[in-house]
Amino acid sequence: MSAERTFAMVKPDGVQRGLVGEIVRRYEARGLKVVGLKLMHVPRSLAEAHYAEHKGKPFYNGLVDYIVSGPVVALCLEGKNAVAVVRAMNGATKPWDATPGTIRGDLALDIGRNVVHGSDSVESAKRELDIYFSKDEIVDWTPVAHKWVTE
Ligand code: DAT
Ligand code: MG
Repeated sequence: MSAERTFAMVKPDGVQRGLVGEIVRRYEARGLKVVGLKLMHVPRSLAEAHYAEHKGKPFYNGLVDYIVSGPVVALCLEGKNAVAVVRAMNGATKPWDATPGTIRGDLALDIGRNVVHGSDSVESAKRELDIYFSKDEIVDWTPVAHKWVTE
């Protein structure tokens, strides 16, 4: 049985600002294994499915417009407690509340430009991975350093 997997995204502002390497570096350095990674334009229908829970809220249309406004990097990350670890690394949704040391706390200022997404539960991760990745885009592999990261 593989370790927990989560869905993360470098949002359009992160790609436009040249922060893909910086953000992926942080996840890798933490010990998370990249098992899926692709640069893509998110189709509007996919963005709407992703953020269906927010439909009807005042920020929903702006959120969907933002996600489809430029390429994103979609990631599937694997590791012990990957969902919670990525949420903690991403930091608070409102970047002005995000602790320094988190991605948003170091690299973002505005809620509508908060550079990253991370699934909020194992169930959300499964749902989001299913809509963003096909099975053959997820690569099973074992990094040589694996046993130095996880007992
Ligand atoms: P998160 O991305 O931390 O999981 P969320 O799921 O509550 O946060 O919201 C999804 C995105 O929607 C969030 O990254 C930024 C935007 N958003 C959330 N609440 C907002 C608000 N009150 N005003 C504007 N944008 C908001
Ligand atoms: Mg969320």
